[in-house]
Amino acid sequence: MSIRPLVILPDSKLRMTSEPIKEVTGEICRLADDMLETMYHAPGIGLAAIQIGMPVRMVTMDVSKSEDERQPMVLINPEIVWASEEKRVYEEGCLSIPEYYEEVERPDRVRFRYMNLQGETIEQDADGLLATCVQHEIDHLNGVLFIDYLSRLKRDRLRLSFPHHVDHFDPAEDDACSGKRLEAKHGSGPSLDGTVVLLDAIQVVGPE
Ligand code: K1U
Ligand code: ZN
Repeated sequence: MSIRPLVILPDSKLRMTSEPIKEVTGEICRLADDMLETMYHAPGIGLAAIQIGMPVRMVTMDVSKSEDERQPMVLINPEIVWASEEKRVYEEGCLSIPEYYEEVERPDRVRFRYMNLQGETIEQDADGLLATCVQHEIDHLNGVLFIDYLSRLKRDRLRLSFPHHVDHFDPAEDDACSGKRLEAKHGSGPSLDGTVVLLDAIQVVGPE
């Protein structure tokens, strides 16, 4: 088992759509072990494989309250099969967006289906933190980040705290930390200088 380095915003890998896993191999089991170790070390309550640079549909989670009673979960090819109409707001964080927390509204309860490391298909109901976490992690598999649910204003503010994101900022293409646009930016020639970017962004930022 080893702790792997985390992929951090604005790395465009975070915007990739991860590939389904066809078979539980030894390599997949070792990746699951590394993900659990990396998640506990971070520390975090969830981790998607892409957060350690592996674009496969695998997630680890542990929302147990006590470190002495760990309840590790490994989800292969997880999907939401039902979501409640009722929503709940939870303050979310992301290991790929360090030291940034914001409230996000999501379905209060979900049913999700996944394959475990034994190759069995499991269907499970979740509410509370588990429901929030599994939705956050499945979003990662589809290149979606919790900041995508925030207002333009909040994403503009976040951009200001990621200087090397700002270096590549192109107001014509930018949609507040969207990795898809980031890839376009990397290929679109010289970027604007940081001063112009900061002034642009400050014009947008004002009292909420
Ligand atoms: O996927 C990730 O980036 C992990 C993320 C999961 C998550 C947190 C909150 C709401 C939804 C999903 C984290 O684990 S951030 C760290 C965190 O929340 C935490 C860390 C230590 C103890 C308790 C929570
Ligand atoms: Zn995350």
